[in-house]
Amino acid sequence: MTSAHVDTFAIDNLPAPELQPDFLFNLPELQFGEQLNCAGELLDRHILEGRGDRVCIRAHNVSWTYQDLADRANRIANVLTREMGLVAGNRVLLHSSNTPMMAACWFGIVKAGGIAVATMPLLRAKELKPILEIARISHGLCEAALSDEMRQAALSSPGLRQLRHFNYSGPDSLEAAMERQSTIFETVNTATDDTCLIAFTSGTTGIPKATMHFHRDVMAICACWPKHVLKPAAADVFIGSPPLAFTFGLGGLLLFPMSVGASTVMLEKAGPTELLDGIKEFGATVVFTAPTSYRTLSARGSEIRRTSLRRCVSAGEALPASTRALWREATGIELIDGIGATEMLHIFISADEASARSGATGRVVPGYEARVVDDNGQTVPVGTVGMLAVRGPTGCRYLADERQRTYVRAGWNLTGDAYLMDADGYFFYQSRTDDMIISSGYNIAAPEVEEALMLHPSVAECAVIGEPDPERGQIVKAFVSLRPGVVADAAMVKTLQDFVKRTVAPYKYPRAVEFVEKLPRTQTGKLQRFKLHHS
Ligand code: 3UK
Repeated sequence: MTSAHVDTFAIDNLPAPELQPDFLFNLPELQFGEQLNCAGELLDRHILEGRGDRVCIRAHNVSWTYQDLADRANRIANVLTREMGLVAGNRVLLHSSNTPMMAACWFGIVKAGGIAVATMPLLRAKELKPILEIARISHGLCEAALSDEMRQAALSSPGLRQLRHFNYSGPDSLEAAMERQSTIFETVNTATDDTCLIAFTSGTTGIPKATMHFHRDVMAICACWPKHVLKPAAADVFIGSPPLAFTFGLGGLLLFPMSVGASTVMLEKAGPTELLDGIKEFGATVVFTAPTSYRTLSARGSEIRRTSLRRCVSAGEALPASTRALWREATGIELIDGIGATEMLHIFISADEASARSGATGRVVPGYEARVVDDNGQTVPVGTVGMLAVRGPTGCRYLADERQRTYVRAGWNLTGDAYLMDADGYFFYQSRTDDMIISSGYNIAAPEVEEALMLHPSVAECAVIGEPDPERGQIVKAFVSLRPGVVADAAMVKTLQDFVKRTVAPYKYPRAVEFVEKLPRTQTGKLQRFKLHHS
């Protein structure tokens, strides 16, 4: 294996071999050669094999074929290497909402042997700065609309040598530079284990962690979950809400459609309304979004039934059984739930429509192994709650971070989730290991109480935490956002408490209930329970 990296920062900052998880390649489709560039596989290959005129990227007033995308990615790779001084192994910040140009930039960077570091469009300068620093970013490509925060972050980051803006037409724009460059670029012949992307994750608590993924990892996720669970076809049209800066979005909205020669829709804004409009406008057949979005959209089931939508993927947060049922009743479509993680790159436990079970995330995805373990790493009996441990072709490699020792133990990735597995190998999410509530000695999983509350017609959204209590250790406290028109008073508190007592074991009922306008969420749609602890 020969690394193409001239800049060896990524290689130098990998976790020591003994701290890395085990990697398994136990499927025929997981046999990779020594040299591999995932952009060559996902983009160039379609052109070489005669599929260059298939539609690849759609957006309002945009329709790019695979050839169009390759031409643009090649021009960008030429701008990066010939005008901006990029050498293979350099880290390139990609700061943009989901637009066709962002996709072109991602492939331009990866073709040139660069390392793509995509960041959430809503990040402020304060949040961009540590990312520039941790990943030692040397080059930046930024959507013009986001330039204020980007420029401000750049001021205090001397390592950032070159910055270009796109999606505007000024003489100093990336587009103007692309005009000067050729559409021909020879994709850099990277090693299969050269890093091609660094994905940041804040988890739900704040301090960013950088995860490193190889060219091989990108191809591995395409060979596992999509091939065995989603089973997409070239005729599919993908759409969804997660940013490409979130690996859920990168896989679902760019890598997976391209791995089968399908097309994908880029939506800059993808709230429930824009998503439904997009599904109609582009004839989307596959949608990726989070549980809350399905909850909201279920109110428009009859409209959705008249679209071409046929597969709906939910990830990022636990899917409440009530939301699965709501969606099925409203649209006739069974949701495909899947748990993934930035550390694992994508989904490793899931179930297709035919094998979905209420309340379960699914079974382990082919290519991966999963088990439920105790504090000593021993497998617990079937039906017992413990910590989820996984391993497979992808896994956690934090960039120079002590937390590697927490996430990876004895070769297994510990995701921080409490799960139980039943006799059929179905995995049932309980809670994050850090938000299990212990009240008077009872273990109470916050999401279970949330599910019970959400069954009440007056509840729009809710979040449950354990609040310190001198007598009981902790008590169950619920933050509830009510549906419009419902009065938030003491009688409503009593109603909800009684309702939970009737729905689940009475000891789980929320002894404290606080009404709120809305719940704190991350940009990836995750509930920030830790913020509620201090409110
Ligand atoms: C939670 C889920 C229950 C779980 C992600 C799909 O979410 C993704 O990555 P993150 O690093 O967060 C990982 C954590 O999120 N989670 C995600 N999906 C589910 N919990 N059921 C689910 N279906 O706590 C996990 O440890 O932001 C999801 C693909 C790629 C991803 N990066």
